[in-house]
This record gives sequence, C-alpha cells and structure tokens, in this order.
Amino acid sequence: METSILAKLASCIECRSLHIVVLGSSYVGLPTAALFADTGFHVTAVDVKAEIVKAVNSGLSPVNEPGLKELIFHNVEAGRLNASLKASEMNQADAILISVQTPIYKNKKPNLSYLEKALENVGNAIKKGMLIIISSTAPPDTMLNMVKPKLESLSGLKADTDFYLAYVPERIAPGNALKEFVENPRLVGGIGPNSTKIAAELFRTVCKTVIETDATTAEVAKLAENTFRDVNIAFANELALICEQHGADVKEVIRLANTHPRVNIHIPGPGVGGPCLTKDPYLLIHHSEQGHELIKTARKINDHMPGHIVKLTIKALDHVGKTLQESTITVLGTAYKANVGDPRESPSKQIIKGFIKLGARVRACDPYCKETFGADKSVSLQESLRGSDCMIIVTDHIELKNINLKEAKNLMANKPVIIDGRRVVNPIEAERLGFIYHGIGLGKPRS
Ligand code: SAJ
Repeated sequence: METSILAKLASCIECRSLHIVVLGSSYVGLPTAALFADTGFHVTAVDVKAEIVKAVNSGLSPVNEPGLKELIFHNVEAGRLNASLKASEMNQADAILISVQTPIYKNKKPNLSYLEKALENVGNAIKKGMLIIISSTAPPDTMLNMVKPKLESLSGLKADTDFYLAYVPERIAPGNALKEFVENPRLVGGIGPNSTKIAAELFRTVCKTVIETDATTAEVAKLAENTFRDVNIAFANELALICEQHGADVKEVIRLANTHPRVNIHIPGPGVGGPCLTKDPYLLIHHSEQGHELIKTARKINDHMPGHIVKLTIKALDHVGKTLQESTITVLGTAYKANVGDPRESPSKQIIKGFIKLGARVRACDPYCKETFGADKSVSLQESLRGSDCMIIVTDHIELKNINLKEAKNLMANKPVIIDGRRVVNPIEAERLGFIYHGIGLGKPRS
C-alpha cells in the first residue's frame, strides 16, 4: 500500500500532474509558486492578503523581485498559476507547501502563530498520499514537536506512511531570489525516509542540487547559516570599532587578513538589517534561557552599530562647530541592503529615529525604496543634499557607490560632513574636495 502511494506521487511529479498549493505568497512563497508553475506544475498561491491575490491573478507581481513579474505573467497566461484567498483550495491539492512568516516578538521569542494557523488548515485538508512541505524558518524541533503531532492528530493519518512531511528551508536572498532558488543547493529533511525521498524528487524538478537529510538537521542547518553570517559580521563590526580606536583602517585590515587561505571576514557596516539575520539567531537559541553568549553578543554588537553612526555624526559636526539640533542630516539609503527596495529591519530606521529624537532635521533618499522612517522624503539625490550639513551613507546601492562628490559639495552647506557607513567613498578624494570625512572603521592615523 505504502509503496504504491509513494510510486503514484512520484509518477505525478515526473509527469507534472501534481497540483501544488503554496500557503503564504510573499517574498518566498511567490518565487516558489512561480518557479514550480514554470517547470510545468499546476500551482495555486494562497494568501490572506487580497491585494496579493488580485495582483497575481492579473499577471502582476506584488513583490518587487527581479524577473518575478515576467515569470508570474507568463505562467498565469499559460494557465499553470493562479492565486486564491481560500484555504479550501487545499482540498484539491496533491502537495502543500507552507511558507508563512515566522517573526519574533519584542521579547525575541518566536511568534509561530501564522504557522500554527496554516497547520490547522492543512491538517483538516490532508488526504492519504499528500506531500506537505514546510519552508518557513522555524526553531529546532518544530517539525518533531509541533508540525508532525498537529498534522497527525488533525488528520488521523500517520506521517511518512499515510502522508509525507518534510522540512525544506529556503536559502534565497531578496534581489537574486529566482537564480538562487534554482542554483543554491537545497536541503530536504524528511520526517522519515519516504518523506525525504519524495520531497527531494519534487525539488529536483526546479533546483539543480538537492541534499537529503532529516528534518531536525535541516532546521538547525538553516538557522546556522544565518547565525554564522550574523556572528561573522559582528566580528567585522567589532574590528571596525577597534580600528577606529587605533588609527587603523578596517578595510585594509580585513583585506590583508582575508589573504590568509583560512580566513574570510565579512564586511562591517551601519548595522545588520533584513528579516532573516535579525531574527534567526534568536530562533536558534530560543529553547534555552542560559548560555549561547557568542550568538547573543553578536546580535548586541550588530544592534549597537546604528547608535554608533549617530555618535560619529555628532562628533564630526562638533569638529566643524555645528550642533545636531541646528543641522540638516541627509540619510542615503533606507533599504536594508544594496540594490533592493526592501526596508524591513533596515539600520536606517534606528539611525533616522535617533536623529529625530535628538532634534535634527532629517531627510531620507533611496533610489529603490519609498520608506523614510519619519524623515522628510526627497525626490532626488540632489534635492536631499541641497543645503544639508551632513550626508550619511547607510546602504551601498550602486548609485550611492558612484555618488558625484563634486556636485554634492556644491549642493551642501558650508563645511559638509560625510559619514560613510559602508566605506564606499574614497576618503582622500572627499577631503581634497573639502568634505570632513568619517568612515566606519577608519581610525584617524596618529602622528
Ligand atoms: N551585511 C553586512 N556585511 C556583510 C554582509 C551583509 O553588514 O558582509 C548586512 C547587509 O547589509 C544587510 C544584512 O547584513 O543589512 C543582511 O544581508 P544578507 O546579505 O546577509 O542577506 P539577506 O538577509 O537578504 O539574506 C540572508 C541570506 N543568508 C545567507 O547568506 C547565509 C539568504 O541566503 C537567506 O535565504 C536569507 O537570509 C533568508 O531568508 O534566510
């Protein structure tokens, strides 16, 4: 019996007759739905937001991700992709993929309420032979302690025998999601051997490399990746603070250290943003109140950086005889990282709020992102710099890397200051043009 259900599912995957329902159709769910549709499956993207459903069914992308609009349009036109507000779509599904959000509360504890709600709907819709995939990032053991028992008790069926259940974490970075979905090796961790095998077969239709493991290992590996990156960036940020004290340049220090074949230090900056690195380390350690100091400290260091930018600015303005309260500050970049329009958890939020609280006039400008976090919005780079006392580079967008310093100098107030949070400006060139330049991790040489 078991073998024949599995064989039937495998054959539906091979001939693309499998109907997939994706629950949660945003930054991760939509690229997933569109790519599976593009490989030939009939996919329904379900979401609670009417604007998402309306956009997809009109062949548009509600998420600003390169290439996604075209992919959605093409597959909606071809009749392979549609969207719906109704959870009951799952009654027609052969496979259900859950990619709802798993944010953290203010106290840094995981908020699994969206996942719980999704599981309730799925549990009531499970039929024999269904494949259930969880792609939402979750704390270790969520599959064994929450997902499996919940689905088994709601359905009265047994995982890995009557239906198949696997954890398949996403590894896609916004801005390059479609390419990374296909090219980054995909971890597939089943709740048992049948689940791993069948889930891997499904993902092999889209992903170039699939690595089979178990559900718990996949959960921890996903969190380990983002935590490693957060800890590494925290080390780079701490090095930056050390270099500022000692008159060294962190950029050169890291360049030299990274010539060692076993060293790979990341890049310091004005803070770590985005929805993943700011949350996943807390998911990894949330089961234990005590210990894990390295991970907690890394989070603290990265969260300290926006405040450090505010302090650097006050010091630099003081050197030119200006106070923050009588200055106009231009924050360049409100997106959390380069060349995307995504403001989630961006370091610029804390920086702008900090300046506003201290009484400065703050303007914000971002070529990709409309968010201003309460600062005055400028329609162009030029407008944002006109008469300004200080520019702060928070995001390393290509346009800001190539900023025309000569033009900026002519537009800005007397004795203009640059606070370079991403080290994209040449300090020598800036000072030659008459700027007061301070860069993150650039100590002033002692003579
Ligand atoms: N950042 C630095 N220095 C660096 C690298 C990044 O300050 O050397 C900052 C960025 O500016 C940004 C933040 O860190 O504010 C996060 O950026 P990120 O490049 O780490 O990318 P995310 O958050 O967009 O995506 C990460 C990715 N994880 C890893 O690279 C290990 C992506 O592959 C995951 O799919 C994604 O998290 C996720 O959804 O979990």
